[in-house]
Amino acid sequence: MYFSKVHCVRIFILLGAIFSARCASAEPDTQWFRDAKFGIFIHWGLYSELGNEWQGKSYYGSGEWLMNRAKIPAAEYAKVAAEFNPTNFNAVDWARFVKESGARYLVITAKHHEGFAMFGSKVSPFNIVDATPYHQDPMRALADACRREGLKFGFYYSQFLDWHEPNGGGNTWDFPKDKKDYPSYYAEKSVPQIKELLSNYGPLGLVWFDMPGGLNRDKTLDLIGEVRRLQPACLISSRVGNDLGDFRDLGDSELPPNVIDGMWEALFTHNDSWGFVKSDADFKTPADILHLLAATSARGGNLILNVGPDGTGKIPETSQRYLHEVGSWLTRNGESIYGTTHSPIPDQPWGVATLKTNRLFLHIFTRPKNGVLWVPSFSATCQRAVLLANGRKLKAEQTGDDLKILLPAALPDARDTVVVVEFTGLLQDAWTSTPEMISQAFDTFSVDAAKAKTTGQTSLKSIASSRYFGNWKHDTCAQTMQTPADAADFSFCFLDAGDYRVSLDYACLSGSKDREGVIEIGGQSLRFQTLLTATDFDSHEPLVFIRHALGIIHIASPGVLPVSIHPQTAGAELFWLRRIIVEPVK
Ligand code: H79
Repeated sequence: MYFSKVHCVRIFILLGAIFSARCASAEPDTQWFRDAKFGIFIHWGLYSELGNEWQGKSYYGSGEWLMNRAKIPAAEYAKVAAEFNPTNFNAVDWARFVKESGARYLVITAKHHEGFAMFGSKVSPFNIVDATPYHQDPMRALADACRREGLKFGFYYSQFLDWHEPNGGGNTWDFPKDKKDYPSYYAEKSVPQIKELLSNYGPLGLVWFDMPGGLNRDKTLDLIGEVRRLQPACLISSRVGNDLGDFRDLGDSELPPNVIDGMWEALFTHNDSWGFVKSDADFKTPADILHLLAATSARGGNLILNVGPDGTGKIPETSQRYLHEVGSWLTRNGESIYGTTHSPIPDQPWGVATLKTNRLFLHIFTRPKNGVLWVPSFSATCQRAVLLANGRKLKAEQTGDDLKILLPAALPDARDTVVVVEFTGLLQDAWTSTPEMISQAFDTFSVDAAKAKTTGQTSLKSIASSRYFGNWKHDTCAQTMQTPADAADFSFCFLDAGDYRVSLDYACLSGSKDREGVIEIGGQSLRFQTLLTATDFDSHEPLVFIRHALGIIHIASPGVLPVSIHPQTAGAELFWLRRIIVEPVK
């Protein structure tokens, strides 16, 4: 066959058109995710039936990890499927629960690390339709019910860990690691099941991958390509691995200390475990959840909160009630969350802020005792301040960049009352330049080390530890302060004269015991010697912090003072500083 030059050019133009059309339609849909702010996560699998009990023994910790923690043989574990009959499951009720909690999307575990598919799968018989007396596909009903409620629906899929399969990641108690063939696991189970999920359940908002492994960057791009080909609009979580994905998932149970740019999600579970555990009663209160949601929005991200239904398909009563509370708050105050962008100012002693074009939302978690809500770094012009819940107008006074709003004696909602400030002009981003606002109007002030400006060798590091549960504790600490030049510096704005007690909250390991340090606040110095809190650091043990009272300073007149913490002499690192605590003396 002979092609003329003209033909070739035409073919290239045609190919180019096809290619660019594909690319245009291959753009994942990000807007819904940016606006949603709040999602519900559901962990549901065979572990939900076990609830942390195995052969009469009770285990303590994250329920969905039971198989691994008890090293249950895969063949034994598989028998649990014969008991799994979730007769209390009702897709319409679940979707309504999510909707009424005020969440805009639902993500549910299609397959967790245990390897059991909670959907009808032709790829492996180890699935809810073929291996349980239930014989139905709950995911189909749930996907439909969510779409009818106007919710985005997504699947969690653990793409690498699979404790049921010889070639899956993680199970080395049945299947020796050196015999594992990860590529064939991906080729034979993981990728085919992901394709089933993308083909059989209608349009998905996202696929939530977890615990990557066994794939290099190119192979991860191939996996992403499969998702894009089947559903171009579907988002992919960063835990697909190799720094890829459409949005970033933070660590389990991690609230970042500061604003993060781009699309991201913080993930927490309602109690301590992700999968159902009967004895796990450590539920976050409605106030806790509202504060977490507002704080996540203030930092520019989404919050996805997990609930763990039991093996019968019942969502814990406490989760239902508390999330219903969250939902009714959102019905009244949703404008201050949905579609907002990050706060221009850092967390305040009274709460946090969120922003939507010319409206600043002030979320009051703690009412200042004098009724004066102090908003620093307010560079715009305030036109009006009102309570969001009832429209009541509040008196506002602006002097320079300080905005003061007079609050009523009783706030409509003690957990989070929202004041809307309508403004004209430009509200500059002052997240990092605003000093810590300290006054006599609150009982205590907590200044995180994450706010420090570091000098010398001082570094800020996020320390994560978890003993039993997946509820990792994350703390940003100032570390590697070895000489007087290695400092953690802050700026404190004292609004009121008076006495203030100063304490430091830190961890101190063996090598740092008895080191001499100082905190300088303006011209006043408080010297101290470090107290030992832990011999060593192990991420699987809780790290012990101490609250060390250093002394009392006197502030003669209001004003901004520089604060500096550093060693007095050169030597081992001073400590791991987590926060400064300042308490007005009454
Ligand atoms: O699905 C949830 C977790 O099961 C999953 N991610 C969230 C969304 C997760 N997979 N791996 N990890 C979290 C990290 C593993 C942590 C562990 Fe542990 C530490 C496993 C064993 C020790 C935490 C503590 C789980 C059991 C004990």
